[in-house]
Amino acid sequence: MTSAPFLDTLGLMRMLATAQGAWKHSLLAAAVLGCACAFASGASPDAPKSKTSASASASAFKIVATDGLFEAPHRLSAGLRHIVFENRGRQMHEAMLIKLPDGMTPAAYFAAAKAGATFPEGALDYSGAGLTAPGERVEIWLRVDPGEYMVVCWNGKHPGSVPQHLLTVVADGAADDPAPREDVVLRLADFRFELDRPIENGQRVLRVETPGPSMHELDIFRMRGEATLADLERWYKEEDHALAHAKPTPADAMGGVSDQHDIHRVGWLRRTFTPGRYVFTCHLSLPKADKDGPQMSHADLGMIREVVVAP
Ligand SMILES: [Cu+2]
Repeated sequence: MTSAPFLDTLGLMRMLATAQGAWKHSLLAAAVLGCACAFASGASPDAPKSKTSASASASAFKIVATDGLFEAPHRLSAGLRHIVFENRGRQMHEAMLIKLPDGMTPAAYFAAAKAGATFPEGALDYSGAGLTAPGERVEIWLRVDPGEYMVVCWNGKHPGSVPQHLLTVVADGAADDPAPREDVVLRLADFRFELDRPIENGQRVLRVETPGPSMHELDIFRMRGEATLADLERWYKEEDHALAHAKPTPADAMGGVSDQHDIHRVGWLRRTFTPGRYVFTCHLSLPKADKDGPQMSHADLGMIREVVVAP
């Protein structure tokens, strides 16, 4: 069995690995852009194809997190897919899709990560739903290609305590799920969040673009009371989020959009924004200049932004 200390280390390595990828992207933009194209079945940004109907979620692929496992089907059609993620546990969870190369099991993936692989060879991040507090629900749209995947929660020790959910994506000719019509465009730039207009009260769709060259992720927190960005960052860094949070917390995780290797792909997020203060963060880690030095994240470079939703 894997020990808890290993899992802590693994989670850190994972965050670091993704950030190292981002770092390489920053240094080798042209090469990375070429690489991204190599596995993109459709390298151009996905264009919204139709307006979302009220019944669209009836056919969505549903992933439910409890504190012990993911509940979801094990088969999904290739193409643009509407995914509903619900957290019915008492702990914070996320649901990221990782495409495994032929013959690689989740155990082999984590063994490669433990052995120091920056990215276990051939495995690709395919985005997913970001950190989501107990009782919260978020909808996302992402594109999947045929192959074998696992759904992973990277929160704290969960890569070990929450079993990976295996998922086969099949090319069965199913039509793409219609992309929702966006209310706002959010660009995950290096290293800031750019919104093209304010987010208004109500159910809203964010079209999430990554102009590059770095990979990024989005987590949305709804701030409680007078909590500040510093309170959020302190809580995020210092608390053990693998456990149920003792209330009150400075903020509640409202879902997000995980990183993906193919940054050309657009994602969509839909959730209800009630009036209040929200904070958008990207907590992908930066490589340490000194192994004993502090762990920095993209948030430390400016990827943290307060977003107010007016009444
Ligand atoms: Cu980032």
